[in-house]
Amino acid sequence: APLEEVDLPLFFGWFLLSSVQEKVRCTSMDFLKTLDTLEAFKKHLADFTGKAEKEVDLEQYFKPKGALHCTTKFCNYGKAEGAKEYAENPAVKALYGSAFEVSLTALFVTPRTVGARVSLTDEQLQLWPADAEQSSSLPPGSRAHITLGCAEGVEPVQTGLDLLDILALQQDGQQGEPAEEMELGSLTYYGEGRWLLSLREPIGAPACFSSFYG
Ligand code: ACK
Repeated sequence: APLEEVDLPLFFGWFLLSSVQEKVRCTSMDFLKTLDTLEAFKKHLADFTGKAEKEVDLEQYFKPKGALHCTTKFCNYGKAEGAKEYAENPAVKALYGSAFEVSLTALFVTPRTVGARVSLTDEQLQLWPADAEQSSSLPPGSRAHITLGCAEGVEPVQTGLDLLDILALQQDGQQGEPAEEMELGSLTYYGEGRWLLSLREPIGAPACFSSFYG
């Protein structure tokens, strides 16, 4: 392909520094380990296994998906809609390569993905594409997340969609079922295998705004 067709990355985003990647992975593993042991989770195990009696080891169930990051714009090497416009956005150009701190405010689990919700600051929202939330009426930045793992055969694009799905339920006034007060925060069940842990203390993660070519 001519060079101009490959000069856009696969995606732009915030890439967590390696020291904090380890910390976030540990936190997520601890969460999965604890979730697995909760009576509330066992009660809804069929959401994951299809069978009530079967056991699931969540730490094995989810496979890691590479370096931890929060995608801003998926460009697909320029083939995604709005990719070129995004790359040419003055804020994107000005802030490319800069250091940020992204705030992880919740962890969520579904039968497909495990992820962390990222709450963006106003400055960070300048780097957020207008079309990310798709047709949902959720505010810009709602989809911001870090994929921590995916079930067998599930692509990481699913993590943000799972988060939007949970946030849409909340927006519709569905409070979910309070399940457990954990050391990390409050755990809520939203049905169909959807669990959200609101972190008592957000995790501040140093990250670099950059891009990934793959
Ligand atoms: O976990 P993620 O945010 O989900 O990070 C990866 C990254 O781009 C490389 O695959 C995300 N991704 C893939 N396809 C899309 C898409 N159509 N829209 C938004 N993000 C996407 C994926």
